Amino acid sequence: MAAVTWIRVCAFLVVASVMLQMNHARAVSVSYDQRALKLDGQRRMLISGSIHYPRSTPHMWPGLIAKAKEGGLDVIETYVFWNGHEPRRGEYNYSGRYNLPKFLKLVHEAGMYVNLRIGPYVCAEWNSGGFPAWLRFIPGVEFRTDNEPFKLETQRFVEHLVNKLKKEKLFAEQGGPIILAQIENEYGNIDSSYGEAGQRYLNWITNMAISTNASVPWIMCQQPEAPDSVINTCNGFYCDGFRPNSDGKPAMWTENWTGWFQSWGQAAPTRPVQDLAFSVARFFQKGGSFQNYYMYHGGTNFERTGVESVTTSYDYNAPIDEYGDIRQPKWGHLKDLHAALKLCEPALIAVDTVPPAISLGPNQEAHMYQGSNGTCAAFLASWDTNDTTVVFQDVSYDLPAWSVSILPDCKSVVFNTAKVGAQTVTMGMQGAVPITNWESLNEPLGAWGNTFSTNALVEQIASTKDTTDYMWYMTNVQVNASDVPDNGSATATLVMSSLRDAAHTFVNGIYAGTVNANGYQASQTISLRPGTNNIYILSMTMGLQGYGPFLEDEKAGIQYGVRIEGLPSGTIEMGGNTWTYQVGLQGESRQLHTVNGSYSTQWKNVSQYSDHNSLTWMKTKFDMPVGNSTLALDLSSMSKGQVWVNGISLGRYWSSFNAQRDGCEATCDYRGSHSQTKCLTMCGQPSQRWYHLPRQWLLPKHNFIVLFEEKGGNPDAITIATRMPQRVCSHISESHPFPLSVTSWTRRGSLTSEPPSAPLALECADGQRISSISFASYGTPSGDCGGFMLGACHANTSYDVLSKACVGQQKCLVPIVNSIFGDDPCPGVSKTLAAAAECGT
Ligand SMILES: *[C@@H]1O[C@H](CO)[C@@H](O)[C@H](O)[C@H]1NC(C)=O
Ligand SMILES: *[C@@H]1O[C@H](CO)[C@@H](O)[C@H](O)[C@H]1NC(C)=O
Ligand SMILES: *[C@@H]1O[C@H](CO)[C@@H](O)[C@H](O)[C@H]1NC(C)=O
Ligand SMILES: *[C@@H]1O[C@H](CO)[C@@H](O)[C@H](O)[C@H]1NC(C)=O
Ligand SMILES: *[C@@H]1O[C@H](CO)[C@@H](O)[C@H](O)[C@H]1NC(C)=O
Ligand SMILES: *[C@@H]1O[C@H](CO)[C@@H](O)[C@H](O)[C@H]1NC(C)=O
Ligand SMILES: *[C@@H]1O[C@H](CO)[C@@H](O)[C@H](O)[C@H]1NC(C)=O
Ligand SMILES: *[C@@H]1O[C@H](CO)[C@@H](O)[C@H](O)[C@H]1NC(C)=O
Ligand SMILES: *[C@@H]1O[C@H](CO)[C@@H](O)[C@H](O)[C@H]1NC(C)=O
Ligand SMILES: *[C@@H]1O[C@H](CO)[C@@H](O)[C@H](O)[C@H]1NC(C)=O
Ligand SMILES: CC(=O)N[C@H]1CO[C@H](CO)[C@@H](O)[C@@H]1O
Repeated sequence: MAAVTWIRVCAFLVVASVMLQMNHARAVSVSYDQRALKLDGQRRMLISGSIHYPRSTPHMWPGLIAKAKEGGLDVIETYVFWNGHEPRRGEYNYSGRYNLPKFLKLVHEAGMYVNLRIGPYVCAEWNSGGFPAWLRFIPGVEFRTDNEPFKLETQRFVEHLVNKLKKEKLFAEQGGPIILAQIENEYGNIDSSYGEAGQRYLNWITNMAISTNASVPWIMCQQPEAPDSVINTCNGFYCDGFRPNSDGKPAMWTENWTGWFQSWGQAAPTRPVQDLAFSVARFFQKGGSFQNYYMYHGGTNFERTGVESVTTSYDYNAPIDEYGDIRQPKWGHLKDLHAALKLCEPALIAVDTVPPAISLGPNQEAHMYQGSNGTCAAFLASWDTNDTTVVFQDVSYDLPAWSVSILPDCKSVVFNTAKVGAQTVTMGMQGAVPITNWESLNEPLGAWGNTFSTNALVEQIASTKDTTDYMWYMTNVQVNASDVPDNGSATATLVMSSLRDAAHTFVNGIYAGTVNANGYQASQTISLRPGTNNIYILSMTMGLQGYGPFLEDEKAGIQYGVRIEGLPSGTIEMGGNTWTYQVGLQGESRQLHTVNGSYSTQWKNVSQYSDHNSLTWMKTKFDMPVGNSTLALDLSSMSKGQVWVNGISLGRYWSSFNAQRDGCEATCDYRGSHSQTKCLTMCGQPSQRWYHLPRQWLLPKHNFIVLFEEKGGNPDAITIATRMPQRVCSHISESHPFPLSVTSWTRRGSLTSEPPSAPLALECADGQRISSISFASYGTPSGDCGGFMLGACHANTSYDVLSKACVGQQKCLVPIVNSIFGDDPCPGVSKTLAAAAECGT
């Protein structure tokens, strides 16, 4: 199939008249051929980034979108979150963080396009993969297969959504920003579980999507079996080997992982920008035409929106950090990459087929895109782990290890993926403001309201309907006096043969401990007395599953048996006991997280509570720190629970759960294939200590904060930190290509044949000044921002030159030329300039 045009010319003309008043309301026709997407008939190389609207606040959206635009993106990609939009069947929510039309309009106003990944199954590390809780209780429903009840609900939602967005004129044909839409998501990973029915479902959902008349091309990611009427796209750390399943479709990459998500108890994954840039450059080099960063801004799993066991932070090590601040050098280096790719775009779109690779060595190759009209762009790649020199078109080029050089005129290198010109910024958590005067209230252990009893263990989600994380499992057990030593208590093990996701155990009203498991066995040491012992287990889901087949059958809580092991007389099986269940917490039913709800009962000053290891509600008020910088709540003095501010949930916290001690490397080598276990950081530290506190949710004074703390801690040590750049560093070689880099104020407009080398640039935030230079060396310094070291060659004027140029300034530029440093410190040696500066106010 050749080019498919999705818009008729007349539709274009009708909307074109409106365009005279509103530039961005111009209709854009979207089609594609084997090389690329075409906008108004013109092939485009498009760079896209994922920003999930409910993972930030509407107040943050314009800033995030502006940073994406400035970072060189053309397209914003987002999933649609069905369970956010339809929390109760037939009751839709498009307000607050779920105001999708508003988000899309902001993208449009920025002059950018949208890839709308409707799903409605989206995975996304989002609760239940986006399926509403009520969907699993529809009789006979089976998700993501040829099942009538499921298809009915899916079609109803997809049509409702498309119609709503059509009414708001948000599709490209209508002058809106949406140029692509996605149906289903990564179905290729699970379709084998559904056999024939899976293939029928795939055809059905494709036809259903197309028949909504959204008039944009539809894509399916990770689905090699995608029908011909949709474009199959690639997700992964690398996609340069990817080709779509038919000749008429362009190579598109919908998920290029900028980092990875984090789970409670795990170290923080990072992906070095040199490797990320390498993967993107390789993709375009080998014929890619559309690539998306997953995530460009990861954000926060506010409320209870995260998938099973992921942290509340969904930072993803993305170019824009969780708080909405740019992450340097990732953001800046990719911006430079995008500028270089844009210079290549005329040549890339001028060819109909991808040129063959030109070998430059055993691990080196070039691709040369030559249009018939004289345009030419080349990519030189090396996947060697050592630096090499190659000859291309009779010219010699240094090619650093694991890198791609971009030559938009087939001659001059304007960018190399391994040479980072952008500065590194270390964000400081400064000005910690303590939150004090806490009052507390104990959550009752066990029953507080309507309970039910059975002689069996019950699955948790069927009872909670996911309206709460919590459910009490209560029973009692008789212990024979002969099992108890003279001192009065017997130590034994309470074994839950399956548990999801975590549980606090109480025996005779005393906290015994906390366990967690992903559906497997969990064991807790307990102490028993002779006679009757009350066993109370507070079982918790920490988000529902979001990945895999048969999600409607998901089970949580304790279902496969509970027993006590380790008593002299043997094991006591308790699965068949009489169990009493209490859904949720009393504090939840009283809405203690709201000001009004908190009036429903008497609280006590925290100083009167030294009572750790009990379930405690805590509340107080605090004033917002002045300024505009982003805010983080430091919960390192607390253990586990949930936190609300002014009645809005900031999410779950589990700051007492440390990451594994091992697996973090001292330095992260960007060379070689990346995986989600490479370049881990924060081993042995809390997997999440800081929690995003959006300013938009705060008042200047008397903000109402509530914690439900499950294990104890010291609330008086909770603080609010103001996030500001603390240290900025840069390390640039005298041969650094083309000063696209760092910030727009050094940006050059056009390509010249012999670009001078880039200056070193350091920049603190608006309102800050460079207070001192902590390292400076022109010569052969090594190391990075964490610790630079002098090399054999060093100009002793380096510190003075940098101090003079930078201290007291918000930003400074230092050219990398000998004369500035007095003299050439080591003639004939290739030199670099490295500097670290402290930012202050
Ligand atoms: C819609 O979602 C937002 C964000 O969770 C929430 O604040 C608001 O109350 C919801 N509105 C309705 C009508 O459910
Ligand atoms: C799509 O357009 C066709 C043809 O105009 C029409 O028959 C069909 O009802 C439309 N479908 C929807 C969901 O609007
Ligand atoms: C060559 O063709 C490309 C793609 O059609 C176009 O963008 C570019 O401007 C043309 N360049 C010249 C020098 O004509
Ligand atoms: C790469 O460089 C290292 C260190 O300089 C050297 O030991 C190794 O042999 C080189 N590898 C290759 C394949 O040249
Ligand atoms: C308690 O243990 C004693 C001694 O082993 C035994 O004789 C008795 O039957 C046990 N009682 C119960 C209720 O299991
Ligand atoms: C009772 O004695 C056992 C065995 O000596 C010991 O392990 C346990 O800690 C003691 N319990 C108490 C409550 O003293
Ligand atoms: C809180 O209670 C007051 C007095 O009863 C009432 O006027 C107000 O609407 C309530 N606020 C909320 C958010 O429910
Ligand atoms: C709690 O502390 C505040 C301030 O120290 C004091 O005014 C108040 O009376 C105390 N409340 C109780 C219930 O002790
Ligand atoms: C905060 O931002 C506003 C608007 O951008 C600006 O007018 C104000 O000066 C800033 N305040 C501080 C303390 O930086
Ligand atoms: C730097 O080195 C030169 C040559 O060795 C010497 O003359 C000069 O005094 C040194 N300057 C400083 C500031 O140390
Ligand atoms: C979930 C998923 O799509 N995983 C794939 C990501 O990409 C890597 C490398 O391309 C594949 O190995 C995974 O299967």
